[in-house]
Amino acid sequence: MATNLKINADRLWDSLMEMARIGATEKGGVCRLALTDLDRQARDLFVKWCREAGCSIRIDKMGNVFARRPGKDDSLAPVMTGSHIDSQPTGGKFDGAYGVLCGLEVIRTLNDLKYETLRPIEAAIWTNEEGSRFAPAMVASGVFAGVFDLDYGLSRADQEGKTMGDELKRIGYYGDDEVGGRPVHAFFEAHIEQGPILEAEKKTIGIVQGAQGQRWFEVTFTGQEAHAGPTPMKVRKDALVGAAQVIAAINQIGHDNQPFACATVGMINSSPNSRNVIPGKVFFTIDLRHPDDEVLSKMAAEAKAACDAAVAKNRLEMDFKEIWYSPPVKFDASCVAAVKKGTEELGFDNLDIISGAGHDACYMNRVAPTAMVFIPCEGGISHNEIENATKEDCGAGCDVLLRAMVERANA
Ligand code: HGY
Ligand code: MN
Ligand code: MN
Ligand code: MN
Repeated sequence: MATNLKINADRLWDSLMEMARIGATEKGGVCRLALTDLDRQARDLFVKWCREAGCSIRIDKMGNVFARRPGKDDSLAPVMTGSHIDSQPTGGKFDGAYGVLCGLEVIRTLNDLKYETLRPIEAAIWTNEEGSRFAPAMVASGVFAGVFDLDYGLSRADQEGKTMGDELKRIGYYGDDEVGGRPVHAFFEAHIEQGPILEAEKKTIGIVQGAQGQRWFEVTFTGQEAHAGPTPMKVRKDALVGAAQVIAAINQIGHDNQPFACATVGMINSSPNSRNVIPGKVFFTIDLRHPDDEVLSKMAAEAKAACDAAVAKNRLEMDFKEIWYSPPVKFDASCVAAVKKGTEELGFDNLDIISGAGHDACYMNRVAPTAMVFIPCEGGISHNEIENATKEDCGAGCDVLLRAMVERANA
């Protein structure tokens, strides 16, 4: 491996900070929801930078963007890297954007070195990885990997009923290319860990072995709106009390299935949300995760049982929907080995790790040998505006990515 393969950490950091200005929030994070004008601005900036780096650009019908650097033999399947540019409403400047801009930095570095890989290299933006504005998460890489069909992807709607298809057309990123169905030789994604392990263990690089499975549910409890004053406690059908009992139960399911289990109620809407009216209708979400598929199924059954118990206890009606199931993932051994080899060549402290978060790499793993590179984030905090990483760690992760990609792009 050419020993002078070193990225420009200052340039990567400057690109990250410039990208972070798009949707910047007061607390130093970003709010760049999928397919908003801010997402478009971020995409436009990435496309501009990639064109300046000599890449050709292709956009598919899910708005996935692929910047391509030709290889000696351009007929060969590319080695691809990428992540997402959409964020959580109170997101951080590294989640997703780091992996997207590492792809650009790999291309810029190869240009600087006039280094020609055998295979083409592609840097990608995957649409709507977060699953915040449009559920589920990772839907566009899911269509690329054949997990969802195109109509399902385009018909995902936000809380105002706007669909991904409409919004892609509105921002000008409803591309011509079919989604997926083309060979990818290997896929790598660089990402912050979004948890506390690497920082606590003082390791620079996470050699990601796989990712835990996820199950997402949407639940609506319907009781009876009534006056908070004259309505006796024993006759109430209080949907919010029912939801409160489930929220506590979901948290307990997380604690009862340790190690690893995660269980979260992240969204809740109570109506009519008036201080002197007994809540008649409550919508809430459940996010369950575990690296063992059987335990994840057991947790899902326990969550359903908790909902049934709350319905019975409070004389409610229920609509209970599982909206997403993403099974646990084990990444490709040869790609994981390439990440490990690059890490060791560069002498970085490292740790084998399972991703607690979902990533587009989880779906790409179905259609190409795939692996990920993690770097620490401050305090293990992510999906929070204070999310932070260091320039050194960002550079280290990108150097590992570069080596892993070059190794596979010359094979
Ligand atoms: O929820 C997740 O794991 C990812 O951030 N979409
Ligand atoms: Mn992410
Ligand atoms: Mn995220
Ligand atoms: Mn993610």
